[in-house]
Amino acid sequence: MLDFDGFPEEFARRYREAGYWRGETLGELLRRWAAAPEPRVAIVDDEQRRWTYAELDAWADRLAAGFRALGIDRGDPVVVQLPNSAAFAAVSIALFRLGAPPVFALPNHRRNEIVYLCEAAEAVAYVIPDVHQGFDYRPLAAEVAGRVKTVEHVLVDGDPGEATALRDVEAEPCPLPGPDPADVAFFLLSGGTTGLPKLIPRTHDDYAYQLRATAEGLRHDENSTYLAALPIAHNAALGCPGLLGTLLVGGKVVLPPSPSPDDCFDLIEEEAVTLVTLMPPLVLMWLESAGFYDVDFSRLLIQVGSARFAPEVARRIYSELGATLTHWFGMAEGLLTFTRLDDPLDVIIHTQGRPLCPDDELRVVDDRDRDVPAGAIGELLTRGPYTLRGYYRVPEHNAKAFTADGFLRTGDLVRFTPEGNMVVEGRIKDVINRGGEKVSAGEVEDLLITHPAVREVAVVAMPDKLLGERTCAWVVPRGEAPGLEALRSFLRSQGLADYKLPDRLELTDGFPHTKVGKVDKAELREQVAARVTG
Ligand code: OOB
Repeated sequence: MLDFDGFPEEFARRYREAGYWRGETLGELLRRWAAAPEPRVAIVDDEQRRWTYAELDAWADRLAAGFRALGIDRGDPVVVQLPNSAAFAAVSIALFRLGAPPVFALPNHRRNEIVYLCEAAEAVAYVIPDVHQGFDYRPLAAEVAGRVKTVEHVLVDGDPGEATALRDVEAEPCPLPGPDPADVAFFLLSGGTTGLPKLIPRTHDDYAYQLRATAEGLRHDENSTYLAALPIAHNAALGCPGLLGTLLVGGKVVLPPSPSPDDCFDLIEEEAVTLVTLMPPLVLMWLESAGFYDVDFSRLLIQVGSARFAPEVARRIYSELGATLTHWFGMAEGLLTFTRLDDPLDVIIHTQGRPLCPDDELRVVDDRDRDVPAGAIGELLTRGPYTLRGYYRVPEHNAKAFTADGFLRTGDLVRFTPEGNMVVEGRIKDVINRGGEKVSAGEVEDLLITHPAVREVAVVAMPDKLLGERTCAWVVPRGEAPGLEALRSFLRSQGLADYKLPDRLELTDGFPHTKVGKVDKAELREQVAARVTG
C-alpha cells in the first residue's frame, strides 16, 4: 500500500464523528444513479454524445477489470493525462474502484512535467489521448516510458499506435478488493512553492466530503447541469463540485471542446447549464463576446477563483450577463472558501467568502507564526477535514511547509473582514499566477540556468491587463546575450509546458540583493512593472 502522511487518528475520529467523513469511496459515487429505473444522462461529451449513468458505470467496471488483468493493483499510481472527455471520467472512476490512484496531469504538460510526475509517484502506467488540439501524445509517452523504468503500460484513448488501446484493455467486470476510505484516491499537483510542483494526496474520505459539501453550498443537485469549461484534471473543475460532484448528486456534465464563447454559449441554452467554473481572464472574454450572441444567462451561476478577480469585472457578470457569481479561493491542497448564494453583492464582489467546513481552521500569522491582530494582513495557515497533512514523499519540504501541529502554510497573504469574509491580498510564495495557471519560478529558473548564455537568472511576475500576471525572466548573460525566443525554444526543447515559458526577458549586469544576500525579487518585480505599465 501507499505510504503517505494521512490524517492523525485523533483528527480522523473527529471528522468522522462530525459526519464529514462517511466511509465512502469515490468509485461508488455514481452507482445509485446508474441503478435508477429511468436512464439519466451523466455526460454530454465534446462530440455531443450522451452517456447515461448506467453506461458510464459499466464502462468503468470493464476498465477496472481490464486494468487489474494488466497487473495494475491497489496502491499503484497511474499518471492520467486526458483532456475533458467521457474517457477521463470512466478511467478515473475505474482507477478509484481499483484503488490505484490516478495522478492528474494537465493536458498541456509536456515531457519535463510528465517524467517528473511518473518518477515522483513511481507510476506503473500512463494514460493519454492519441492526438488532442494538434498535439500527438504518443511520441511523448514513448519517450516517458523509455525514461521512467516503473512505467510498464502506455494506454491510449483512441488510435494507440505502438502502445495499447484503452478499448482493448476492457474486460468482463470482476470483483475487486477496493480501497479503504482513508486511502489516497488520487494525486493533484500543487501550484508550487519552491522548485518543482509537489504531489498532493487526496483521500476518498476527504474528497467525498469536498464533493458533497461544495454541491450543497451551491445548491447543485440532480436537476443541475455543470459546464466543464476548464480542464477537469484541475481541482476547480474536478471537484468543487465540478465533474465528480455533479456525478455524485446525479446531475449532468457537459464537456465543451474549449472554454471559448463559440464553443460554450450555445450549449448554455441547449443543455440548460446552471453552473460553470471560469478563471478571471475567461470571464473577460465571455463578457466581451456576450453582446454578439443572444444567450439567456439568467439561470447561470458562474464560479470564479484561482487568481485575483477585479471587482469591476465581477460586477459586469450581473449588469451585462444577468448571471450570478460565486467568488472562490481554492487550492489543490484542500482549503476552499467561497461567497454563498445569499450573500450581499458587495461581499460576493469584494471577498472570497468563508470556509467550506465549520471545522476548517484558519490562522493569519506574521513571519514568526504569531497571530496578527483581527483584520490585519498575514500569511494564511490552515488545517481541516479536506486539507492534506503532507505532500507525497518530501519530508524535508513538509517540515517547512507545515507547522508542527499540522497547519499548512499556504504562502498566501490574506485578511478577514469584520463579518468573517476572507480577502486575498497577495502571496509570499515564489509563484507566478498567470491568469489562474500557476508557474513555479524555481522550476523555470532551474532549467534556464542550464542554458550556456545564462550566468544568473530570476523569474518574477509582471502585471498584465488580461491575465493579471505574466512571467518575466531576468537574466545576467554569460558572453553574448540570449534573446527571448532563443530562451523560449530552449525551454520547450527541455520539455517544459508552454504556459510556463517566460513572456518577457530583461537583461541586466547584476541583480539587486536583500540584506541577507538573497536576490531581491521584489525590486525586480517593481522594475519590470514600471517598464510594462510606464
Ligand atoms: C486553485 O487551485 P491551485 O492549486 O491551482 O492554486 C492555488 C493558489 C492559491 O494558493 C492562491 O495563491 C491562488 O491559487 N488563488 C487565488 C484565488 N484563488 C486561488 N489568488 C487570488 N484570488 C483568488 N480568488 O486555484 C483553485 C482550486 C479550487 C477552486 C478554485 C481555485
